[in-house]
Amino acid sequence: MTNNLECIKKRILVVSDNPELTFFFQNECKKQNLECIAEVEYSYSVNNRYPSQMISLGANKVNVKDIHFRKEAKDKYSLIISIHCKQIFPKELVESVICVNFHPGLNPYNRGWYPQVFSIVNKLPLGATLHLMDSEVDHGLIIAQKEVIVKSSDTSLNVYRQVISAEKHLIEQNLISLVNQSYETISPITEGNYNSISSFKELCKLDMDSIKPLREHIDLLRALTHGEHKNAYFLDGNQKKVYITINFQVSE
Ligand code: 0FX
Repeated sequence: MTNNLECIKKRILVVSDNPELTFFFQNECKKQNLECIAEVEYSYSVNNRYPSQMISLGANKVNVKDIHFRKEAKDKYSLIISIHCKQIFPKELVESVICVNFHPGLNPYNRGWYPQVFSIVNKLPLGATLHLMDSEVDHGLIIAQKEVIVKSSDTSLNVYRQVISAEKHLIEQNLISLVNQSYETISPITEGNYNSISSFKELCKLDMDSIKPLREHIDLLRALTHGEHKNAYFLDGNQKKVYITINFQVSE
């Protein structure tokens, strides 16, 4: 007699606001034949203002803070995977369903907003982390990590691209063990540090009277240079913001 329980597939929800990583995740699911063991649904955050690419990847809007969602999720999903989600998962959700997070930083260093920006400035280690979620942001037991080394000529954008590659590596390596819950965890070695969006905005306001070694000024400008983003600025005589980026050319 067949045991029906063995045939029941696990239901997994991926919540992401990053189309590149979601697309990569979906392809990995195909490559690794995940559909044999799990049904995966995709959602994007309710506060994502530009969800069109996520919608075209088959994602539906979700509010992870909604009490009805939380009650439904508890019975429906065996695992929720956050991949660059714009909402913070509430304590009640992470305590009722196993939730894991792919985070673009090397926990516990520079948890929170834009880890590579802060790592360029404060020299704390950088990389990508897969971790169990708890009630604090980018906190919780670590399942896997991959470090990225920051060079003295890296900008936020260069190094962010390497962090994305490291995250793809973690997705590829850990997909099956996540679904089967066959991973091991380690505790972060310290509490580390957390950066808020307001700390990032503070960094962007350049203090034109700041006296420091030139190296530190260059580090600040490269930490705030990220493609087309208008980050670092000073105010001119008419109180208009003048945005600055930095450009490096490394000899052969
Ligand atoms: O996918 P992601 O890296 O960010 C997402 C969420 O948007 C974010 O709220 C969440 N904290 C994160 C874990 O996942 O993409 P992004 O386009 O929002 O940011 C990518 C990088 O772009 C960021 O590391 C720094 C840079 N950036 C972004 C914005 C919006 C800037 O330098 N300036 C900016 O104003």
